[in-house]
Amino acid sequence: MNSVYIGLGSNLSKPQKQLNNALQSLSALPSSQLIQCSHFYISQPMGPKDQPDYVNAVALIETKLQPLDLLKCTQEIELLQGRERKENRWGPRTLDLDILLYGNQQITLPNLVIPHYGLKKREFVLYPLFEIAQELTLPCGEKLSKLVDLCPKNGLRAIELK
Ligand code: PH2
Ligand code: MG
Ligand code: MG
Repeated sequence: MNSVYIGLGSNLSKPQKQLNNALQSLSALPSSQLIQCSHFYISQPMGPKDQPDYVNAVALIETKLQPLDLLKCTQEIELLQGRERKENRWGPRTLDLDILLYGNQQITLPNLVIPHYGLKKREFVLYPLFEIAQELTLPCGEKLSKLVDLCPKNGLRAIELK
């Protein structure tokens, strides 16, 4: 089994519902188990500002799926939830699933780079990840706690559970 952290994000069509649906799908992946998910967080849009705030979270799964097979699965879930592939780079979306970390592996393929290239700088990835993995050290040897300390929160806030 491999421990894999997945970043979830949405800012269209009821973002919290999108994330809940995605978690449901992740829990149903073959040869995999959904172990944990962070709180959902409201975050300011990175990129164009004329788009709604995002809801972001990070989930931990244990899986036997190999990285490219898992990528195919996460892309299928994105498409099932109405993701349009034509959309521009930092633009709004119904669902974004990013494989952030796959065990301690470093992977560089044309369509898959792990650790995810935005991981070290984005508050909406670092803080939810830290919530569920406080002792984590990245494959490069850097401690997650140190990256979190260096990263401004930029208004990020956990959604209160009712
Ligand atoms: N994703 C983007 C672009 N901008 N901003 C926030 N706050 N959260 C995201 O997940 C995000 C973003 C494109 O994937
Ligand atoms: Mg993303
Ligand atoms: Mg993505």
